[in-house]
Amino acid sequence: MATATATVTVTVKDYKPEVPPDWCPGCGDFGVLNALYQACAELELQPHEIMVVSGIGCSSNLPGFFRSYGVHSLHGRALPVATGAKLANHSMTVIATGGDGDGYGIGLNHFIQAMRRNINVTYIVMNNEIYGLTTGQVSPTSEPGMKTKSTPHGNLEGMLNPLALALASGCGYVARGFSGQPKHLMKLYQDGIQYPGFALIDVFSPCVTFNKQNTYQWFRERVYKLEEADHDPNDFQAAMDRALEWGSKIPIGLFYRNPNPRPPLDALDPALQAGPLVSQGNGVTKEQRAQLIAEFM
Ligand SMILES: Cc1ncc(C[n+]2csc(CCOP(=O)(O)OP(=O)(O)O)c2C)c(N)n1
Ligand code: SF4
Ligand SMILES: [Mg+2]
Repeated sequence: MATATATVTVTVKDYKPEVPPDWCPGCGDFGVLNALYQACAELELQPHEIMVVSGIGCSSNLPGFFRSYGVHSLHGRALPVATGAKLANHSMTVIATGGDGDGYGIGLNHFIQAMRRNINVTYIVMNNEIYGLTTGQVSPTSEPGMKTKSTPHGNLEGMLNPLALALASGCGYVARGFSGQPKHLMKLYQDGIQYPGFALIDVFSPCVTFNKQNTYQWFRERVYKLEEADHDPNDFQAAMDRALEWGSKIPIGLFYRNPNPRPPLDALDPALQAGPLVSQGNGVTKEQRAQLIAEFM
C-alpha cells in the first residue's frame, strides 16, 4: 500500500470528479462510491497514490467518478489490468471495481487466478444480481426462478457463490457489504485496502431499474452483521459455513481475514525487490543491447 504524504491532508472533496455520476437515481452504486471516498480519505491516501481499474458495466463506470489514476478497461478484464498496474508500480494502492456480470461471469477465470496469485489488489464487486448496463439480463448471481429479460419463464440456473469461491481459491480477505449500510461498508474497504494481499469485498448494490426482486427492502429484511453474531473471522471453516448461508438471513461483514497471510506476489517477485519497476529505469545498457543483437542476428 502507498504511504500517505504526512504534510498534505486529503478530504473526500479531493476525489470528487467534475462530472457527477450518471447512475439512475437511487442506484446502489452511489453508496459504494461514497463509502470509497470516505475510506480513502480516512486512510489519507492522496489521489495520485491510487489507481482504480474497472471492466464494463454500470458499476464499472466508477473510475470515471473517482479522481485518481484510473482505467475503464474491457468487460471482465479489470483484474488483468489491475495485476499489470500493481506489478508495474507496487507502491500504488490498486483498487479494482466492477459488477457481478463483469467479475463473476465473463471475468470469472481472472478472478480465480488473481486470488491464487495473491495480487495485492482490493476488489470491490457491486453485486446487483443482474446485468444492469445491458438493461436487465440474468447474471451468475441471479437467483433461481428470477424473471429477467433473458429468462422470461424464470432463471433455470443455479447461483454462483462468490464468497465460498473466494475462500476456496485462497483469498485471504473475504467480506461482504451492503450499499444501504455505508459506514459498515467503509470499514470493510479500509481493512481490505490495508490487508497485505488480494481482498474481495462483494457489495449488495441494488439495481433499482432492472432488478425489482432484490431491492433495498429485500436486503434490509435479510442482512445481519457478522460483527454482531459472534463470528470469528480468523476461522476459515466458520467463514465457509457463513458464506454458504443464503435465505431468510444473509450475513454481511468480514467473513475471513487470514491470520497468517501469505506474502503477496509483489513481495515475492525478485524483479520488484529493488523498488517499483517504474522507478528502476528503462531499457537495457549499451552492452546488453549489443549482446542481444549478437544473440539474435
Ligand atoms: C466482451 C463483451 N461481452 C459483452 C458485453 C456487453 N456487456 C456490457 S456490460 C455487460 C454486463 C454488465 O453487468 P454487470 O457486470 O453485472 O454490471 P452492472 O451493469 O450490473 O453494474 C455486458 C454483458 C461487452 N461490453 N463486452
Ligand atoms: S441500470 Fe441499474 S445498475 Fe445501472 S445505473 Fe441504473 S440502477 Fe444502477
Ligand atoms: Mg450487475
